[in-house]
Amino acid sequence: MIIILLGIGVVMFFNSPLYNNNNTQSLPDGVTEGEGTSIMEVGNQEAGDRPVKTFNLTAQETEWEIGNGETVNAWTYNGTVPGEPLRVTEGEYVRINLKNELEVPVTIHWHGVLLPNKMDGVPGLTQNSVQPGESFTYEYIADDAGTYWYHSHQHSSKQVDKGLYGSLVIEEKEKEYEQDEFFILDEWAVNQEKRDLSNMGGMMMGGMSGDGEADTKQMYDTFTVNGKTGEAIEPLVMEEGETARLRFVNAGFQQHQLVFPKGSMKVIANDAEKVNGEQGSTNVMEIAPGERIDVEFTKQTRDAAVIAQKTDVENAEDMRIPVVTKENADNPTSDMDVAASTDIANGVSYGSEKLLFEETPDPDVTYNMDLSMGMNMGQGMAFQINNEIFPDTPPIQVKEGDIVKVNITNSGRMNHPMHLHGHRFQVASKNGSAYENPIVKDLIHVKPGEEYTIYFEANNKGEWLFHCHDNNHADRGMVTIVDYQGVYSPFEIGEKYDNQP
Ligand SMILES: [Cu+2]
Repeated sequence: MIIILLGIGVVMFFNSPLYNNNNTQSLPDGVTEGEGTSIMEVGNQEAGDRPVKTFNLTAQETEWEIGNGETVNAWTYNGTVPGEPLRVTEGEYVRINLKNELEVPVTIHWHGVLLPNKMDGVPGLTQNSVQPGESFTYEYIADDAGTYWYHSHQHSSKQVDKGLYGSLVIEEKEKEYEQDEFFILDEWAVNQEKRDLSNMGGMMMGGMSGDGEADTKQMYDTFTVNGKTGEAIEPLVMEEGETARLRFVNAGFQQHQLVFPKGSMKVIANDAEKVNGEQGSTNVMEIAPGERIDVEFTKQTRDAAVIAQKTDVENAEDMRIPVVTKENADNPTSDMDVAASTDIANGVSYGSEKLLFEETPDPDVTYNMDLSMGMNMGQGMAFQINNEIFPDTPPIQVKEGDIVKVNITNSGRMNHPMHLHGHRFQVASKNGSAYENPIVKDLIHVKPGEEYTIYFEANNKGEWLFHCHDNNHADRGMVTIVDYQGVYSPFEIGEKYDNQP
């Protein structure tokens, strides 16, 4: 009986997006009103004598060849999936002119970048969504070399799904690796029949069986790397003995596990923070939705090799990056064996080189964040924070300078990669035991039954989202706000700009 009820809820989930019924809801008091300063007035940055780098990005509709003879109707930044790759050098001042040629409003969020609140790209919170035909200019100082990405934050569950994302690299002044490559992983629903009724029961059954990914697995049928699937994926060209930096981002809503040839890879950074610690024999890299992981990869032999999705999930054969020499670049063989996997490295496997706190700090604010799954009357599935869905979720209220402790517990049955905007946090403990070497990140993948304790310093005044980066979960409510005392947002959800954060 429970299964049937949940099944019905799930059908409604896909037929009636929350926000369609939700345009009149408003943000909590303190976020939008009260004394103090508008977020438009805080954290201002200027170019000064920094070099300025300018990019123009146009959001547009594109018929995109995904590979295997399939074309998808995509929404892109500058006509490709992923959008135009952006590379800047640390210390530069970046200016991005966004023009919207779509028939729907869009924005750009600079995922992982520590920037002024009004440049964060969250419609209804830090700006109004950019209407069809209109433009908006983002600008900020690019500090903190590392791997980032950008994506629309307007109705993300749909817009990121349709291709509105791209890579952003902030390079070190002295580059450590001559070869430096970017791979963005994603899933697509090319065959829409995947979403039919008979599968939805299966999704919930899968959910019951504790896989944590059952919902996403039911929704998508095609995996891509840099917008291409299967044999259309562009090979990585390297000669024997060469070493390169490979930057991975998961723009999809499902976790991926990539298997490398044994002894060929080492994790060097995650979420733009360098890692340290003994890596042992790992040859599998697990990456959560929204997460960034950089690896150092060495081509060990002259023979072609492959970096591929671990074969224990459906559609794994779509996600294979051939590694070939110049000589055989035109004919990469597609039937190379995926290596046997040893240990898995994920976003919390290694400690960070630079910590935010040397000792566990005394918090000024403690927030217990319970992540759960439920039903929302008339609207189907809900993904909740402390039993509420956004915008009714309780905000994390802070003052500038506070040390904030958040205990995140997943009491549901799906994975929740929780991402904090505008700050980095230190992951201090998992399931009650402290990390010997803590990890600095801006996204923590919380699986069913897990509990993490994180700390951050409230050092970037504004109104900042803290949300699940499975955007289908965010769309169904799993979003809250870090709300600084003394500032307010002049924007509103919905209304005439159709702001859908
Ligand atoms: Cu989630």
